[in-house]
Amino acid sequence: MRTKVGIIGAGPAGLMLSHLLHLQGIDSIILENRSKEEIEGTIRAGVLEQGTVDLLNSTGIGSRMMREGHIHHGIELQFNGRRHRIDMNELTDGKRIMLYPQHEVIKDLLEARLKAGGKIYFNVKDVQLHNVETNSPTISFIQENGTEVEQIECDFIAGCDGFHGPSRQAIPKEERVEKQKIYPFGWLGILTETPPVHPELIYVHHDRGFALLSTRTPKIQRHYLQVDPKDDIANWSDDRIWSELHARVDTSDGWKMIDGPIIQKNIVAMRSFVCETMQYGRLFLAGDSAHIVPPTGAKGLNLAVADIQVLAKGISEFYHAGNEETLERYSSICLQRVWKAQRFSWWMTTMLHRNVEQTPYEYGIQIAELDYVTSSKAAARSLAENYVGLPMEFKGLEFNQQILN
Ligand code: RFL
Ligand code: PHB
Repeated sequence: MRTKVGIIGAGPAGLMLSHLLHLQGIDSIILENRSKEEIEGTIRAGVLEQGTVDLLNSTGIGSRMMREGHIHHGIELQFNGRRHRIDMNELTDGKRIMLYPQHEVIKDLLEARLKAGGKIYFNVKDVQLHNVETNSPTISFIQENGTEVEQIECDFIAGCDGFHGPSRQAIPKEERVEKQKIYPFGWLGILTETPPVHPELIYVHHDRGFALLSTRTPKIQRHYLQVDPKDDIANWSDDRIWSELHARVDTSDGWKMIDGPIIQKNIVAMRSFVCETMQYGRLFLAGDSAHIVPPTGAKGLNLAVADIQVLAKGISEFYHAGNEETLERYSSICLQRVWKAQRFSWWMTTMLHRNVEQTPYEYGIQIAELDYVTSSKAAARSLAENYVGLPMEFKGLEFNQQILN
């Protein structure tokens, strides 16, 4: 097999890259080691930045999101049993965020790719990258139900295979530096069949630990509790989850959480991670394969999409103008934004989570930080502009609406 761009991973990064390249007339093949049903059913992100929403719309796949997603103009920060609204719309001159689940973005991207005849191999095994330092890298893999090793010859390989995929490891150890921070907390996430508890997201600081009330649809809500990352979900009965949510979230003015059936629950650990460099020869890493943020800032998917805009532009300029300048600068362009999102996600996480090793002094600083951010317009603006997404300093590709329609 031969293609211009071999893409490993059909998450938001891989699918978006394949979609943007297609719109530039550049062919690609995606290799994914899970099934279509599995990737369409994995519950992860919920918050899309304005820039991500704009890209989905300008590339012709935003119509379901605009119908079914929910625009939010602010968030609530709760501490000492009281809520404080951050009016992001006012603080950022009209920007807002969209609540539209990651797996729905995946469904929209997959549908568009498959309709346009895009090549995606699901359930592949043993994906390996070869000769990435040369101008003709290859990917070997075994097809679903197959036994023979197949090869794809490419001009470029995009490593969009998440934190645990093989792409990052294909950069020699001495050529990359990995910087990370592991947090002593995890998130227990639930999906519950209840009506929305509040029109906007509520981030809660509490002595018992952080909680987050988010939403999905008028009938399904998404909530999180800070827990020990090594805790077993089997220790968390539905009753225990609800009583912990009540303890952390109910407010001193009598507002109470609405309970209901829990239809999904799991625990994820948290880390911050950056791989420097994000490129080696003809291999380019994008999204979680190159960097991870704790979910408190709602940045991971949005960062993946930002990387892809740079990569798609670089590849397009390579084929259409013979210009490699953007590709050469890919890693440094992306890392500038990545580090700002790292800082914001680390800051939100540190401000909102209780740490067993926290000293009374650090606790005092945490409350002062929350007090400051909810009482100073300058501090609130800083939170708001990061939350809605910092402007892309890099000018992405432009898409012709007439062609798209
Ligand atoms: P993904 O989504 O992990 O996709 C990688 C794909 O690669 C496949 N793969 C392989 N394929 C072939 N061969 C192999 N050997 C492979 N190994 C792996 C995988 O099966 C998978 O399909 O990475 P990508 O595309 O970079 O996207 C990143 C986002 O998924 C991630 O950053 C977000 O989910 C993070 N995140 C959030 N981001 C936001 O922007 N807003 C949010 O509100 C938000 N909330 C969250 C989140 C992540 C969470 N968890 C579960 C960590 C909330 C949570 C709880
Ligand atoms: C979500 O709805 O899943 C969500 C919202 C905000 C976050 C993280 C996750 O910061």
